[in-house]
Amino acid sequence: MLHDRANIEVRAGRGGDGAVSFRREAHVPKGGPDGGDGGRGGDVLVRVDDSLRDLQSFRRRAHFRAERGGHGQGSQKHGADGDPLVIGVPPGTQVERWDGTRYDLVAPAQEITLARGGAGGRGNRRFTSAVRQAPRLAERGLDGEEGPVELHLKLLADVGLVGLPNAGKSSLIARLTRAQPKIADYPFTTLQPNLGTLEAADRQLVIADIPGLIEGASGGAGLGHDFLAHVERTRLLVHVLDLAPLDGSDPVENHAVIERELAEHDPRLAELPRVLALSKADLVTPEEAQAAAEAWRARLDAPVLVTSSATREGLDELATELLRRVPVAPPVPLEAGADELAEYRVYRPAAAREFEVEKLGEGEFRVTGDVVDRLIARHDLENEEALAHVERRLQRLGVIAALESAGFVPGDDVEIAGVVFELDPGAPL
Ligand SMILES: Nc1nc2c(ncn2[C@@H]2O[C@H](COP(=O)(O)OP(=O)(O)OP(=O)(O)O)[C@@H](O)[C@H]2O)c(=O)[nH]1
Ligand SMILES: [Mg+2]
Repeated sequence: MLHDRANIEVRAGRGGDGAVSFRREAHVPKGGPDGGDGGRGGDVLVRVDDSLRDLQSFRRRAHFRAERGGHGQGSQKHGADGDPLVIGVPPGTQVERWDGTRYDLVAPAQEITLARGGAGGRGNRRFTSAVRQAPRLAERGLDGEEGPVELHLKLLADVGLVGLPNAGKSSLIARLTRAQPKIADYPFTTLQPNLGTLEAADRQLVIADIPGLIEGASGGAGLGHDFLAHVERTRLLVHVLDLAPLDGSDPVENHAVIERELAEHDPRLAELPRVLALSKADLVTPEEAQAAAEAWRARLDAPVLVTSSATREGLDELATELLRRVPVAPPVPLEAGADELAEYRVYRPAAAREFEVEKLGEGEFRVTGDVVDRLIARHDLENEEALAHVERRLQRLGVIAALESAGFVPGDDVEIAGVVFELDPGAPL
């Protein structure tokens, strides 16, 4: 069974807190501030691991947390940065972040930062100024980014075998490669794509046996969307067409059904080069098989091969044809990352407006916005000195002015990031 989807939760490390500390020396009663900064929280990274083939490991583990940053300490000791956490995924994994940012990871060792660790807080030493020689104020570390992430594996096969259920696709891949898919005389035997490798003297071709497509697949019928998604990255399609369908259906109409679904799923699929493999030739006379092949050659601008998985007829020719038609892949540079990522970054939410002021009731206000949220997260408002610092920052950000034009008077309650406090800018400490 191929596990091609997983939902995980990631959380980058929180930044360490800055320290409040004062130098102690034998003969100095109270030395200068020497509290160090907190370390940065660890990032959560995703890296392509060539040895992985599916997303199975995510069934057992769905939560990924990077280490938090160490707290600052006295004697100007900074906290250590949190170690990043690396999540390994197989090549061909598409990663979608909670905010809609999407990454396509295809090259070995390609890497992205999925969630950034929180910044560490500054220690009290950094708050020393001419007027404040002994600050009892340090910042808290910030939370790391976190959220749900969707992983979706799309096969990286060179060749895709497509066709109606029961056409003989799995039988073909079993003959051409060492894959051992289930084969049976009823439709929908194959429920997940099978991969096999065609070995040639100087190269390998990866072939995917795609589950049978049916009419309406491009609209989602019979898991059609999922299966068609696997075809997207192939470079050549082998359309497997039953010469003697059990249900007595017309091969010409059967062929048209599949081609229509491919084109409707994605017009680019209609452009992919094709090989038509007429299957189960052993079930008709050689004359019938040749006549059918001639008729198809007249209709299509694609190579047409008569094959039988039962007798191996035409299989060497098919293998030769595939190796000839699929160009040797250009070597993927290790740092393919940058350009590709730019291309696939489909969506980035616009930066939020700085802040918003809302009047909740008489003498009650709420301020929202990333910057003010972070400011509150960084400080312990029980600490008077920290509160005064926050007030000064709010002043500078223009929040106080905005509050005043909304009717705020000093001493009113203000809520920021879920914390309600009495805001009294300018009041003496
Ligand atoms: N006589 C004969 N029977 C074949 C040949 N190829 C496949 N079959 C039979 O046709 C039936 C379907 O074959 P599969 O290979 O499972 O077909 P499939 O296209 O993978 O079918 P789904 O997975 O259901 O989409 C099985 O009973 C096979 O034994 C062939 O070359 N000759
Ligand atoms: Mg099959």
